[in-house]
Amino acid sequence: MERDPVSRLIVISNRVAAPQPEGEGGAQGGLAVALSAALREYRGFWFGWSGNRIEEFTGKIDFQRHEGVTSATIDLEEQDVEEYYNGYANRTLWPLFHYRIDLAEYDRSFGAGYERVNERFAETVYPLIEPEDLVWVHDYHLIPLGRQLRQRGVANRIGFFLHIPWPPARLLTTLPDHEHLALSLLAYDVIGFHTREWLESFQNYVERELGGRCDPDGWIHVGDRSVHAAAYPIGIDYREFSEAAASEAARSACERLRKSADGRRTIIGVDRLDYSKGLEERFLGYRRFLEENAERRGEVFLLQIAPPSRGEVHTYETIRETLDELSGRINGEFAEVDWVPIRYVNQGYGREDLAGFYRASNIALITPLRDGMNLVAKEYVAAQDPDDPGVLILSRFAGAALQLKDALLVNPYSKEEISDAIRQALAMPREERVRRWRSMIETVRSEDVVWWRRRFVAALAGEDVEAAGSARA
Ligand code: GDG
Repeated sequence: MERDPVSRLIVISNRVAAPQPEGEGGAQGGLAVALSAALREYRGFWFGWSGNRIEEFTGKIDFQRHEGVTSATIDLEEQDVEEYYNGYANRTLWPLFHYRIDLAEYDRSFGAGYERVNERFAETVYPLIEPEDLVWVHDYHLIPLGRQLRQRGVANRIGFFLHIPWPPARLLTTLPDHEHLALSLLAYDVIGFHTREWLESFQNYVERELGGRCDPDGWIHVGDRSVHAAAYPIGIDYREFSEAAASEAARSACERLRKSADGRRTIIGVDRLDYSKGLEERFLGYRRFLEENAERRGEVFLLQIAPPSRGEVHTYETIRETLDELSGRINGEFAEVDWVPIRYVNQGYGREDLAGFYRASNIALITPLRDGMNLVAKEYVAAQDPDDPGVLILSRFAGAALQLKDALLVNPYSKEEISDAIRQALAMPREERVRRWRSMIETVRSEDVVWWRRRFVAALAGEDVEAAGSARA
């Protein structure tokens, strides 16, 4: 049910969605795609870093309006970007929250830069906040922002949504000053996670490490603070994506891929080039399939689209080198004069092209080692032909697995499970494909990005969340 919002919504995240040049893809993340849709329905604005670096921080805000969304951005200093973004956010929290303590770097200067940039965000945005505004802060870059705003006297309702997993307490305690970080969350009124699993990890941490109490109704109490925490699984912008999938550009992308497949079956993967996405393990699982099913070689190929991401962080250079080497090795080992087993593509595509590629593919192989949700899985389902849909192979460790139970769920660490799932998908009769797809599309359609935003904003506004729809994840 649509109604005019009485409050403005202020969305704050590290970056705001950049207008994408016509026909160009780029690795616009799931967060950006989802929030543009949410903001179009509210007055208010989206605040974040412009992506620019300047010599000395000025706090100057650049306002722009694009496709119904007002953005307000600030520039940061080189040292800010190094310590806050490349440092604490992407070298400390991202690996740790994806269970990779082996890759997490703990460096005091990162922590200091993280606090400093959060202060800069707070200092510049707080004069723009009016008394009735709802403030919605996003993701691991900005955990301390709520506390920073409260310190400046902001008494508004402030919510926080985490787009990545919340790690188990035993892992989180490897972070120096973890209590300080977690206690910052208590400055918010509402905290959202994608799934019950991440929520439970948070509740468990609060009880074990902060001596707090978690009530079954979602209230968390620590000292004299009480905050509401719940699971709000994000969905795709189903309407926008269906339109993209029905476009002429999508049709011709679909045709282009089908033509080049030349009767072979296509397995597709689409991921930012990130170690959390399980690409190395995926290639090895596919290699195992080729090894164990010699008679099927030549009948299939894997199209892996992986636009580079976070290139200034060393671990991302390493994963890129690993994948260059591994895809080359597998291709060298198995290719024939007229067949290459892996098409490994490092460029990004437009959303319409992507929709066409999904539709042309018989299987999607989406096997992150850990993922807050994973929107690609939902996009693949949304792009299928209802009469002849493809098969989704999905990691059980993606948040999306809790909603898409009719995918073939695999353990992404197991080469054998990936290989078996590919074989099962290739042999799956049409009726079974249709049955599984129908159940998945129902969820993808009804639990879309609008549903997600309404549930979160209802909670933030102090309304009845359940009236806005209940969650399965
Ligand atoms: C984070 C969390 C959570 C990818 N390649 C191209 C392209 N993409 C788009 C996909 C999809 C988005 O990027 C990726 O979203 P994911 O959800 O799969 O993953 P993250 O970027 O890691 O997002 C994740 C999400 O936030 C939302 O909360 O689901 O768990 O990690 O929309 O289509 N888009 C275009 N060209 C590409 O080549 N146009």
